[in-house]
Amino acid sequence: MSVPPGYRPLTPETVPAWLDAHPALRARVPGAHLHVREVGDGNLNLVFIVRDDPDRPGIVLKQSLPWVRVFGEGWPLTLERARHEADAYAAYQGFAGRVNPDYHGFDAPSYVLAMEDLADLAVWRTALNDGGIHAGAAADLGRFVARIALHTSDLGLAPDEKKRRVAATTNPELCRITEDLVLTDPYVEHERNRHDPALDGAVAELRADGALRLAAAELKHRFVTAAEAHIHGDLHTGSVMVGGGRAVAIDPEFAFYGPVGFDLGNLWANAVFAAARGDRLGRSAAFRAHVAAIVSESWAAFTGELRALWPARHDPFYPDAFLDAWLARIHADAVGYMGTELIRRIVGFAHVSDIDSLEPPARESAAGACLRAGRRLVLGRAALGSPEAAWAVAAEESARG
Ligand code: SR1
Ligand code: MG
Repeated sequence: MSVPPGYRPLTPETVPAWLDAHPALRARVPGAHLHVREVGDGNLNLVFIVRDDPDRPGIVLKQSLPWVRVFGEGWPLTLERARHEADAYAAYQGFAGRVNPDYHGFDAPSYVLAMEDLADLAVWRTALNDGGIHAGAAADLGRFVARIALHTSDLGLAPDEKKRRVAATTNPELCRITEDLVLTDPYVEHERNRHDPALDGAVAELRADGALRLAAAELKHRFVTAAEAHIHGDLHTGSVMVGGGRAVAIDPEFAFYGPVGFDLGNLWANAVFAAARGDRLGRSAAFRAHVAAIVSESWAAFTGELRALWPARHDPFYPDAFLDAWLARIHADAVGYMGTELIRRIVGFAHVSDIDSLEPPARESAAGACLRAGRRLVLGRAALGSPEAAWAVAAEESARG
């Protein structure tokens, strides 16, 4: 992949000189000596924490690479993903409150975005893996998704402006990753897929299930056609930081105009992974209750916020009954995408540490339960009409062992 002139991947050694050439950002860490750490632990990018006092927050610089970091140069990927992430932070800062990190700007030639240093918070997945309880995080995220759903959709924007935004935020390369890795590959044989050999039989059965294939295709079709709102696009627990009574949604590089239920479904599936792990590690009743409430708490906060914002909608032609029908549609989508996320993290390319870091036989048992739950949720998404009903499927499969 060709890169624009002037683009160079940063290193901890080159970050200070890069900042000296960007005075507005350098002013945020004004001390003479800078401490720079590269901490990117996701699949795609470079992330640098820059502080002038190691004990006080400074800034974070995030830079896209022209390839997929976890795979290497053999999987090229557009640098534009840093711009999409920057645009999402900019779009959300007017209404998302502290769930959006402070955003300090984007430098186009080097594909670097600057944002709040959140290093004193923890990645929610890591916290959950360790049995940590962060009350309020699920509700914060439910409200966040509701605010995006209202403020960036036809319910919150004039029609011309909404269409301009759909065009400006089109994100084909990152959407393609989701279309392939999440919504296609897991249902077919593909060299990128991998799964625990103990699941061979279950995986063969999954791939031979025509009804599941049709349901996954319907969810894929909605993903590529339902330009409802500017969604985050990858809202799993590794894209959330928690601490200090706050939840922060990071990494919206997959953002585009898509179905609102996709973000909720991602979040919900990752609660299932945390529960499957907690069940097998014998976590406390308080932890298990905390995780079991993520789906219902986020849904209650989501619906409560959307209903609160509804009277101020841009176009009053949409009656109250429309909101009820839209919520039902979003719920069915969320349950479906909860299922596709569960399936792809067990049999696709990108797995989750919640499950993969367990020792056998707990690992096989947790993975098998998540896979069975995913299948039932995808197939039953329209009938499972409440968050409690969806969660019951996951709890039942986890209890089956
Ligand atoms: C090649 S990217 C694999 C996964 O990492 C991201 O976080 C997304 O979830 C994507 O599907
Ligand atoms: Mg990410």
